[in-house]
Amino acid sequence: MEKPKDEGPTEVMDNEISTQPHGMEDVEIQEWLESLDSVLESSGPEVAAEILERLRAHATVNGIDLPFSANTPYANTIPVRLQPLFPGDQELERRIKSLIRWNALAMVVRANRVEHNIGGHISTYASAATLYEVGFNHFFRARSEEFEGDTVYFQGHASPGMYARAYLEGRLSAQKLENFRRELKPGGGLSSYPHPWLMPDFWEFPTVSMGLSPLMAIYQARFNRYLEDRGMKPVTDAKVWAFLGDGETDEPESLGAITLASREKLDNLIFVVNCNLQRLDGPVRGNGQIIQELESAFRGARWNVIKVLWGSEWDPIFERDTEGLLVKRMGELVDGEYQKLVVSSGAYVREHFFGSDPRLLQLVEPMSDESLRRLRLGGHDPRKVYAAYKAAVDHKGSPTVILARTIKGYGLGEAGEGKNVTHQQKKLNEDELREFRSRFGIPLNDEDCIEVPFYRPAEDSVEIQYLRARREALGGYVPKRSIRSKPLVADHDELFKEFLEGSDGREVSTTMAFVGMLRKMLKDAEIGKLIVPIVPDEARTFGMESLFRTAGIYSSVGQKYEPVDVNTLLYYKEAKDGQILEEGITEAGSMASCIAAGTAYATHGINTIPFFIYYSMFGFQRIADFIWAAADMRTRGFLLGGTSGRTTLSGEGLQHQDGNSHVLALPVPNLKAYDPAFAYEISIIIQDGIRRMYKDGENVFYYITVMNEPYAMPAMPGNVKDGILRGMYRFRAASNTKAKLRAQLFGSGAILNEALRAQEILETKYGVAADVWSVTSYKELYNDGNETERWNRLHPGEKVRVPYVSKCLADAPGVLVAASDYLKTLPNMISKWMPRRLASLGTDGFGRSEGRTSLRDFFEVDSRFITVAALHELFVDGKIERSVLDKAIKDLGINTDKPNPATS
Ligand SMILES: Cc1ncc(C[n+]2csc(CCOP(=O)(O)OP(=O)(O)O)c2C)c(N)n1
Ligand SMILES: [Mg+2]
Repeated sequence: MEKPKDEGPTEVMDNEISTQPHGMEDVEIQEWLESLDSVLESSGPEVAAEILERLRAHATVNGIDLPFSANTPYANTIPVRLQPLFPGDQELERRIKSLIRWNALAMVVRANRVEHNIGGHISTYASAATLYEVGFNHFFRARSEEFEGDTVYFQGHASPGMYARAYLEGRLSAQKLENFRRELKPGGGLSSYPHPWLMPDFWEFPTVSMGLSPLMAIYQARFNRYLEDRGMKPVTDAKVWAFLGDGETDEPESLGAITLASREKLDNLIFVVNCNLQRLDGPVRGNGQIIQELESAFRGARWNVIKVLWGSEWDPIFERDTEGLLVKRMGELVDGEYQKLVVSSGAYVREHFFGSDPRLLQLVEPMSDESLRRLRLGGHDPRKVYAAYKAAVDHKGSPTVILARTIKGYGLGEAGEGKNVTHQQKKLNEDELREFRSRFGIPLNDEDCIEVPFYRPAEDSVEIQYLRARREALGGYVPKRSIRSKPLVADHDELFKEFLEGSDGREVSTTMAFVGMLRKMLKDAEIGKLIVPIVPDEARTFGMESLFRTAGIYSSVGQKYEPVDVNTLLYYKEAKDGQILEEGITEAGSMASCIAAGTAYATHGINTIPFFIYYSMFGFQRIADFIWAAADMRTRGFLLGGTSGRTTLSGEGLQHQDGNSHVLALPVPNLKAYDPAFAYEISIIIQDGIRRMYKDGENVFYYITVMNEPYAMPAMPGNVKDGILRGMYRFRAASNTKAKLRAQLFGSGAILNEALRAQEILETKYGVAADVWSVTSYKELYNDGNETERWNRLHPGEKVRVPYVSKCLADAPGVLVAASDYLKTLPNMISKWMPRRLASLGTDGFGRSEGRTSLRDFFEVDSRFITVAALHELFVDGKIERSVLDKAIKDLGINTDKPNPATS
C-alpha cells in the first residue's frame, strides 16, 4: 500500500517502533530486548516497568530528548502469555451469536420490506456482535434483590442485536420483532432505539443521541460510589459498562468528563469503544488512526487503556516476528487504508500490507491467501475480547477503556462489509441473503432464507439451553428495567407549613425561600437523607453556602487540606459522606448526576430526590438534550432554574438573562414547569411533586424557576393550592367590584409584583378595578387546554368540557393583560381559551446589562406598561377616551419612540 510521496508530517500517531536506530547494530538492540525479556521472566512486569521508568529518567537527566507519547504500539495491549483461558463453549457461543446476527438482520430487512424506508441498522450490531455476546455470556450481571447488578449502556444503533438476543431468550415474541420500528401495530412493536419511556420493562438508558451515554455512564459510576460512601447501598463490585461507537467519540460530551472518571478512580467503569473505523458517511479518521488518537486521550487522562486490535490468528505471525517489523508496519497505515485492507482478498493483503518489506513477506510465506483473508480483527475474536473484559473487571484504581477493532457491517460481504454506505444498509438481495446465511451457518435452505424468517431453535436445543444457563449464572436477563424502590409516605405538611405563612414583611427572594425549604428537607426524617443537592459551581450565587457546612460537599477522598476559611462559620467542608454534589462548572455533568440520582428508584431501588439548581440560562439552552434523555428515562426530581427572568436578573446582560427556558421546557412531555412568584407557591409545588413522584410513582419531573429579587413574601391567601398546581389562581381581587372599568391582569414570577403595582395605579389613577392572577405555569394551562379541546373533538355527543383557563375567567370582567419575564408566546398560547382578546407583554429579545427598573422599562413589562396595555385595551373596546390613554402614556413617562426590544 503506497503512501503519497509528497505528504507532510504524517497524521499517524507517534506509535512507531524504530527497528533500525541510527548507528546501532541489530545485535545490540537484540541484547537489550533479551535482557528485558529475562527481567520479565524472572521478576515480572512491575520490575520491568520500573527499570524502563528509571531508564527514561536516566536518559532525560543525560540530555536525551525523548519525545512524549501517550501511545503504545499498534498492537494488542494484552500479550498472549497473559491471556486467560476462554471459559465458555466457544463453538456454541459462535452458533448462538450467528443466530442473533441473523435475527437482527432479519428484523431490519423484514421491517423495510413491509414498510419502505422504515429504517433500522444492520451494520452497527454486525460489527459489535462479539463485543456484546462475550458480555452477555460472561460478564453482565443482572439486577436482583441480592445484588445491584451491572449497568449497561447499549449503543443505540445496535438495538436490533439486543432485541434479537431477547427473542432467543424467549423474552420477546416473533410478533414484536416483526413490528420492529412499528410500535403502533396491534400487539405493539419495538422502538427503534433504547427508550425507557417506550419500553419501560426493557430499556434503562436512552443512548441514541450520541455522546450522552458516555457522560451519563461516568456520572452513574460516580453516583454509585456516592451512594456507597454515604452508606446508602452496600459496597459491591458492580460495573458500569458503556458501549460507544468510535465516531461517537467526536461528540464533545463523549470525552468531556473522562478526567472526572480517572480523578475519582472509577474502576467500576468500563467503556467499550467499537472501533470499526467508520461512522455514517465514511471513515472516522481516514487520514489518521482513531484508535491511537483515543488511546492517547484516555491514557493522557490516566485511564487504563486496553487495545484489542488483532485476533488470535495473528499471534503466531507476531511470534515469528522477532524484529518488531509487524508492529511497525501496523503503525504506518492510516485508517482509510485499513478499511480497505480488512475486506480485501488474501492476495491483496499479502501484496499491499506484507509486501512493503521482504522480511514481512517472509513472515507469512507459509500461509495461504485464504488464511491471510481469514486473519480476524481483535474485536471479532471472543478470546481476545474475553481477555480484555476480564482484565477490565479485575483492574483496580482507574476506569478502563477497551478499544476494540472491528469491521463495520461484518459478515455482510458485498452487501456492505466495510463499505462507506454500510451504515444505511437495510436491504439485502437474494444472493446476499444466501451468502450471509451460509457464512453464519443458519439452518435455512436457499428458498426459505430469502424470506428472511426469524429463526429460533427449539427450546430444548443446546443453543437455547446454553444461552439460558449462562444468563441464569449471571443472575437473569439484561437489559431489564424494574422499579425496586418502595413508595415514600410523603406526609410533609408540617415541614412546609412555615412557608405558607409568608415572611412577615421581610424581603426575601424565591431562591432564598427555596434554600430555606431545602435546609428543612435535609433535616426531615423520611427524605432528609434522600435529598441530593446538585450544583455546578454556583452555590454562593444562590445563597446555599450555609449548606456546605451542614450537609457537606461530597468528596470521595474526604478533605485532605485545611480549608482557607476553616475559621468561618460556613467553611468549605468536603467530606466522604458529604451530601452535596458540587460538580464544578459542568451543567452537562450536573444533569448526568441528576439523572443518576433521579433514576436510582429503578437502578438501585433507592428513592434519592435530586435538586439540581443552576443558572437558568445555562439549563435548557445548553443541555436540553440531556433533559430530553432524563424525560425518556422517567427521571424524578427537581430542576431549579436559578437567577431566572430576563429582567429580574439585573446587570448580567445578554448571555445570562433568561427569558427562554419556560418556552424551551414546553416540548418535554413529562416535565412540569412552574414560574412561581411566592414562597408558598414553591412549597406547594415541591411538596406535591414529592408526593406525585415518590409516593404515587408518577413519571414526571419538575422545572421551577427561582429568582434573586427580594420582596416580602405574602401568606397563602386562602386555599389556592389547586390553582397553584393547575397553573393559575386569583391572587388579589379588585377592591371595587362595582367599578365600570374592569381588567384582569396576569403575572408570573417576579413580574407578578409589577402586575400588583399596575393594579394599584389603574385603580387609583384611572378608576379601573383590576383582578390580579398569579400564573404559576403557562405550560400546565396550555396542556390542560389542549387536552380539553382534544377530548371535546373526539367526543362530540358528550357534555362539553371546559379548559381550566376558561373556567377561571368565566365570570372575570374587563380587559385582559398578561405580563411575563419570558417570551410573549407563553401567555399567547393560552389566549384562545380566554373569554376575550389578550394583550401580552413579554421579554422577547436580547437582554441588556442594566438594573431591574431599566430592564423592565426596556422590555416594556413594568407596572407602567401593564397599565398602558390595560388602558389601551379599554380604549379599543370604546370604554375610555383616547385622551385618557394619551395622558397616561405621558404621565407614566413612556417613550413611544423607543426601539423595539424584540429586535434591538
Ligand atoms: C447527536 C447525534 N448526532 C447524529 C446522530 C446520527 N447518527 C447515528 S449513527 C451515526 C454514526 C455512528 O457512527 P459510530 O459512532 O462510529 O457508530 P458505529 O455504527 O460505527 O458503531 C450518526 C451520525 C445521532 N444519532 N446522534
Ligand atoms: Mg464506528
